[in-house]
Amino acid sequence: MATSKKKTVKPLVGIVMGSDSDYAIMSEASKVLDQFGVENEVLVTSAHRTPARTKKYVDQARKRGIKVLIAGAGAAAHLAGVVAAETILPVIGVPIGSSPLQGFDSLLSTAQMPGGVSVATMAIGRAGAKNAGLLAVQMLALSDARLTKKLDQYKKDMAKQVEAKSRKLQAEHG
Ligand code: RP5
Repeated sequence: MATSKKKTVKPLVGIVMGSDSDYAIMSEASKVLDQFGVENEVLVTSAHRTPARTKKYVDQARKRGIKVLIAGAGAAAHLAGVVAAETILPVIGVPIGSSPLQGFDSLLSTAQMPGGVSVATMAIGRAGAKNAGLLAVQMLALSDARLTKKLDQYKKDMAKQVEAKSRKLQAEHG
């Protein structure tokens, strides 16, 4: 049903999105997971257009070894909430700015869950998708020392990059 890049290894993270038009954004989540060596799979399935397909995927996810689900959608973005309704796996939602309201609608549809069903909602768009991948890594790192080490290094590298950018700016502008 879903597409995993390396079929031999079981995916730990499932990335679902409402439309293939969301992929340009949601691929950021996949990129981060790849960067940390976390096996992941992607699937197009919609809360509105294919509700039965969405339920089937979510029902099977835990049995297949998926530990975290990431759901990205635009407009009346109920996908993350619908996914969270059907599973006890942690669900990370990514609002996508694909509608005339530029994601404000998706942000509210994803974040404003009633008490009892949780969705960890990220920022709208590319940064949100990237952070969704990162949060999934952080969740998995709770029981994976190899990932913890990689996350420590990631933070150090990010700080070094900021310092290097500052030095460059200072050299150029005094
Ligand atoms: C949402 O509607 C999707 O998640 C997408 O962001 C948006 C537009 O979908 P398409 O019309 O491009 O398939 O359900």
